[in-house]
Formats: sequence, structure tokens, C-alpha cells
Amino acid sequence: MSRRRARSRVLLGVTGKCADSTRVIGPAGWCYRTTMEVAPGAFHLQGALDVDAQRELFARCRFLMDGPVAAYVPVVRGGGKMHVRMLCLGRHWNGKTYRYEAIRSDFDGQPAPPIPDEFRALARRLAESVGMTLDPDVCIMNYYDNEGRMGLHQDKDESERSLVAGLPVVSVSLGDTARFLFGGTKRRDAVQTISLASGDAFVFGGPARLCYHGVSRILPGTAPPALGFDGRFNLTFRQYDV
Ligand SMILES: O=C(O)CCC(=O)C(=O)O
Repeated sequence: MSRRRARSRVLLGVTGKCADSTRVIGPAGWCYRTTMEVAPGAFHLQGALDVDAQRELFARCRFLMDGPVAAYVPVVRGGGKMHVRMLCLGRHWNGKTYRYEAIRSDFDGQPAPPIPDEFRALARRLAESVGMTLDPDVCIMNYYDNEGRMGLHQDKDESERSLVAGLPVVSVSLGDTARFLFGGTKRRDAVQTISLASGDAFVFGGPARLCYHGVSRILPGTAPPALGFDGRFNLTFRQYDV
């Protein structure tokens, strides 16, 4: 599929910190170089977060992952283990029922921690930067080690109203590059392979909201050295309620 460069957009709170004229910086110190619309409604924002913003976000993710409500490896309804460590914020996604709930009834009964305000603001701004709106009430944080992966699937467990409205999923990547697969709304549709590097965002909503996607592999050792960690964090923000 041919890629086209999305119209460049000016973000709120521009500070001009990025010298490169193709970069735009926003209020939280994030910027993006290139926005590609890889399919109608699906945008790859390369370099959406600068290294400082990545470092800050990484520190928050690591704290949360090993905090009092820690990330765990979900067992899904077929009995298989997922190939990521997962922590849901805002609402918990239950891997056995594929439904959202307030507490982790498939694991330890603990409540889903709240989504930090800065995370929600970042997701909102990223959605806005491609002309979409999102008021996220769910953030699924996944940690992939060298063997991490995720099979092709649709994100379709949010409320029907949210899905019908085409409210986007906003994904933010940190650490090692992932081979991200992005297909169509049918499993058999052709799939593109996209490299999601540290600091990239990917937003899919509207006609792309129910597109199949997954992660075929992680490329070990590709994280920016300044982050000082192995593996990959991915955060996906969604809006369950409208
Ligand atoms: O890790 C990624 O880039 C994709 C994550 C994903 O597909 C999901 O959380 O549903």
C-alpha cells in the first residue's frame, strides 16, 4: 500500500525547541518528524517523543510495572500464556472473558491503578495531532522481552458506542524496535509490516479502528542507549465509554 505523508499540523504550546524544521514540539516536550497515513485512519507518527520525553515516560512505566499492582503475564481463554507482561490502567482487560472490569478478577483481585494525568494528556494530544479525539479511560501497558510478540487481533472489547464512533487507539512505543503488523478489517486482508521504534506513536481510528494488528518480533539491542534498558514498552490508550 502506498504511504502518503499526512498534512502537517501545528500543535498547541509550540516551544520551538526542535531545530529540525520538520519537527514540531508540544507542551510535554514531545515532537514528531514525520506522520505517515499508512491506511485510511491509521497514522504512524515517527519520533513523536524526543529522548527526554521517552526517558521520563519509561521511568513512570517501570515504576508502575513493578509497583504494588504489578504487571503479570495473562493467561487467555484458550489456556495459552501471552508473550508480554501486561498492566492495565483505568480499567482492567480480563484475558479470560475479553471484557473490561474494575478489578483483576482473572489474576489477583486487585483494582486497576488509575491512568496518570500526563499519560492521558499525551494520548489526547497525539490523537488531536491527526485530527481525532480521544478521552482515554483505559491504558494497556505491555512489556516485551526479546521473545515478546502478540498475534494478529482486533481491539474490539471497548463499548459499542466507542467502536461505532471510531474513537482511536493511540499506541506509544519505547525501547527496542518492534515489527508491527497492520492489516485490514478482515483477518485475511493483506498485512503491512511497520517498524515501530522508540518514541514512535501509532494512531488508528475511524475506518481503521477495527483493523487487525499485532507484533511479530522485537529487534533486541535497538533501544536508544540513552534509555538504558532492554526490551520494549508499548502503551495503548483507548476510550471504553463515550
Ligand atoms: O505492542 C504493540 O505495538 C501493539 C499492542 C497491541 O496490539 C495491543 O495492545 O492490543
